[in-house]
Parts: sequence; C-alpha cells; structure tokens
Amino acid sequence: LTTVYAQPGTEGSKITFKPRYEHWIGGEWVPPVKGQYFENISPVNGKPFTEVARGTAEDIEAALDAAWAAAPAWGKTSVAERALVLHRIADRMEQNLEMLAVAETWDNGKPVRETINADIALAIDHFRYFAGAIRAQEGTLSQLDDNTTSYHFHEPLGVVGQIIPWNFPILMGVWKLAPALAAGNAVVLKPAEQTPASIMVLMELIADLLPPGVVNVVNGFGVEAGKPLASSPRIRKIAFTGETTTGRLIMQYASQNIIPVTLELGGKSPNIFFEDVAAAQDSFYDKALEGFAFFALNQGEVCTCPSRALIQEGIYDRLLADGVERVQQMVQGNPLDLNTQVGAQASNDQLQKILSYIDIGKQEGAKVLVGGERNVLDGDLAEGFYVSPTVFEGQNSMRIFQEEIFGPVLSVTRFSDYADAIRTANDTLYGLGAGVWARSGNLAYRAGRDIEAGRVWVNQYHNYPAHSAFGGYKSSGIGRENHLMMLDHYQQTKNLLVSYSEDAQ
Ligand code: TXE
Repeated sequence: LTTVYAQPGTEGSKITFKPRYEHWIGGEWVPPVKGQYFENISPVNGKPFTEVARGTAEDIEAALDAAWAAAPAWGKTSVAERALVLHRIADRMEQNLEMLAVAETWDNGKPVRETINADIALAIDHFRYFAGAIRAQEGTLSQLDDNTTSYHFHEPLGVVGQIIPWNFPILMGVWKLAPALAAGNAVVLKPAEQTPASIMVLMELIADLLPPGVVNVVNGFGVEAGKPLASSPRIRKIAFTGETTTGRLIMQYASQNIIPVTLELGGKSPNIFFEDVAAAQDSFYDKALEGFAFFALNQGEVCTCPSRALIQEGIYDRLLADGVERVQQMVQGNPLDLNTQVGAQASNDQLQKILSYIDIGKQEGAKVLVGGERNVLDGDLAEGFYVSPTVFEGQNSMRIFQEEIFGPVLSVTRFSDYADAIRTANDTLYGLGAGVWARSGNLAYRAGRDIEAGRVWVNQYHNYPAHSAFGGYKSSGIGRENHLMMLDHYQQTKNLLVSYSEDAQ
C-alpha cells in the first residue's frame, strides 16, 4: 500500500491507495472482463504505486447497462433532490479536502498547495454552483393564441459519455459530472490512463451519496476504452477534453450516431503586455509580472497556459528582465511540500515531449533566457518528471510559438503597436485563452474583443470561477463548460404544443 501525507503525521492529509482499483460500475467495484490491469506511476518519484483495471469494450458495455438502468429514475428526481445530492457531494469533498488534494498530487505530480487551493476547492464549488443552477432553471411558456400554448421543457439526454485528460483529473471530472448530474443524466466516464487513481478515490468517498449506476467510471487506454465509449450508439452525448487530433476522432465517432459533442482541446494562448502596464514601479506592475510567470502554473499542463508572451517594444527589455527574474525565484521541488510552486510533469511521455520541444526551440534559433533542461531533484525524487521553468525569446512563426508544448515553457516576442499585437495574438490555430495587461480600460476592452479566443482575462490570468463560460474558438473546441449555459449541453428541449380549444379547428 502507498500511504502519502502532505505533512507527515497529519491525519487529515493522509491517503492510503488501494493496491488495485477495479472499475466503478453500478455502485460497485467490478473487475475488468478481460482481467487485465496496468500500473499507475506517480510522477513525484517515477515509481508505480497502484494498479488499475484496463478497460475494454466489454467493460464499457457493462457500465452502459448500469447507467441505462439508473437513468430513468435519476432523470425524474425533483430538482431539489438532485441539488441536495450535489450539495452533499460538495460537503463530503470539503470534509476530505486535504486527503483528496494529496491523492491528486501523488497521481498527477502537481504541487499540493495548488490541489488544496485550486483543484479540489474549485471542484467543490462546481458542485454547489450546479446545485443552485438547476433549481433556478426555468422553462418557457408562450401563449400563441387564446387556446394554444407552447411549452418548452428541459429534459435530460439519458446516458452521456465523458472522456477526461490527466492535467486536472478531479477538476476536469467534476466540470463534466456536476452539470450532467444536475441536468438529470447518468454518466459513463473514462479518466486518462496517466491519472486513473485520484478519481477512484473520489468515487469511493462519495459512493453512498449517489444512487448506483448514476456515475460509472471505466479506466483504460484511449483506443481500448475511450473509443468504444465515444463510438457507442448507447450514449446520447459525448463530452471530451484532450488533444485536438483526438478531438477530431471523437467527432467522427459521434457523427456515426448523430449525437452532440462538446470538445475542449488544445491552446497556444497569447499573454499581451501593453506599454502602459509599466507606467510606474508599483503593485500593478508587480501583478503583471505575476501574470507573465503564470505559464508555469500546473507545470504548464493547462490548455489555457499563457505560453506566448507578447510584449510591447517600449517596455520589452524591462518587463522581460523582471519577468525572467521572477521565474528564477520560482520554487520547484517535492510537490507534497507546501512551499513548492512547480511540481512534476504528469508522465514520462509528457516529460519527453517537453524536452524535445526545448530542443526544437534551440534548433530554431530561439534564445533560452532561463531553464531549458530537465531538473533532476535529489534523493527519492531523482526519477521524478521535473522540467525547469523555461523562457525562450524568438518569433511567432517558430514551432515553439505555434505548437502546444503543454509544459512550463514560455515563448516571448515583441510587438510594435496595437494592430501588430492583435495580428500576432491571432496568428495561431487555437483560440482558447488569452491575457491582456493594460491600464487603459479602452485599450483592454478593444483587445479583449479583437482577440479570437473564448476566454480573455484582463489584468488577471488563470481564474476559473464556475459562473464564467469557458471554451474555445477555432481549433480549441466546440461548446462551453462552466456557467449555467452548460446545462444546455446536457439537456434537450421538449416542445409541447397544446390546444385547449373545445372546438373543431
Ligand atoms: O491526449 P489525448 P494525450 C494535449 C497536450 C498533450 C497532448 C497529448 O498538448 O501533450 O494533448 O496528451 C483519451 N478515443 N492535451 O495523449 O490522447 C485518453 O485515453 C477515445 C491538452 O494524453 O487526447 C484520455 O482519456 N478516447 C488537453 C483523453 O482521451 C481517446 C489535456 C485525452 O488524451 C482516444 C490533455 C480515442 N481514440 C492533453 N485516444 C487540454 N485541452 O487540456 C485517446 N483518448
């Protein structure tokens, strides 16, 4: 058994992983039909700590059976009852916040100060938000004439499929689960093979709060378990977060069954610093520097990672020098240490991908200002997957400016005027996030509207409140997550057109 503490001896932050996790189907642990398992490795030390059921189409079928058995009754519960269930889940998570945070850190490699303050805290709030949203949702009624009324009802879809990535395993799971459950659907969810354990810890924690079969989790690999789920004629919708190329496949599968798809895909988000941020050396400038350094948050494994910094000429040298200094001060180390700001990459594959992009950047002639290598930590952590936060200076046409690296790697370039800034910002396949730093409200507003991205942060970055819509323009996806508009993605509209006339028409 692997027992992990954030602060050894603190019972509240202790998690003991099971030696083996089966699938979670119909409210029970169910072994995989084919009897196969895979090792789950902690990025913290590069060593296996549990094994996990390796799902196949047969397991997906069993999960769909359980979900379809549960869906009708769940869809008919009152909104008050469903909201109460979501509140109870949130309360249970809150009572176990540190334990969940440590489980997430061990599975994914991210610092525990983030899992405590962001991942798990945001997930809890997400359940609460959708508990409220579903109670406040109303249908519509129009009176077409004296005798004819047109009602619009929201109805659940039935059973939905959800496929999530490894960068925020619990939070991405909850972003999808909370609205789906609030809307009255049953779910089959497939976590990422790199981070299968923490979500199972969550399932075990909330097992008694949900009717069996309302949430089912089948672990496994993309083609073996994800594809049979996404291509099943027995789901009424598929929600996916992951790579853009996988998103294309998901759309193809869904087209066979004519079901709705929501996709949250890659990004290459610009972070634009206009000259007026540096009017004086004050706290606003300091905040902008923090914004510059946000590329390393979550080790850069964030779809909205502000991985391209565009700095206006007049402040270029000063802001870049101060920004690099800020990056040098970042504390990288054991993710379980509460002081650690930058932890480990989620997998060895991801580590290798990032290192290869660092090589590509060097070969392209970009200049390394800080970092640019693997960080080998001492002792037990020597085999963990750590990359030093890296800042490159180069041009927007380079691959390191155009391709998603998904690591703590920032590519910086300069711009002359407003038009140049917007042109460079939009010169990308993607359109997920962007940052604008400016004191002038008019300038910030204009830039916010001119950037082709679903989320533009102004004078802040990496803030994810449940009640702000999140999603991509261009190749970054389809549909939105968060916000009550999300309920639309998990409901269908029933129109009841009624004549109350007693007369023949
Ligand atoms: O993604 P995949 P990977 C980006 C990031 C990263 C790259 C590769 O740049 O380096 O993608 O990561 C499941 N049918 N993002 O390879 O493959 C898979 O099992 C059905 C950005 O991990 O898209 C996992 O559960 N499912 C991103 C999920 O899809 C399939 C977050 C994501 O894996 C499948 C993650 C298939 N054919 C990576 N193939 C973001 N937008 O935040 C794979 N899967």
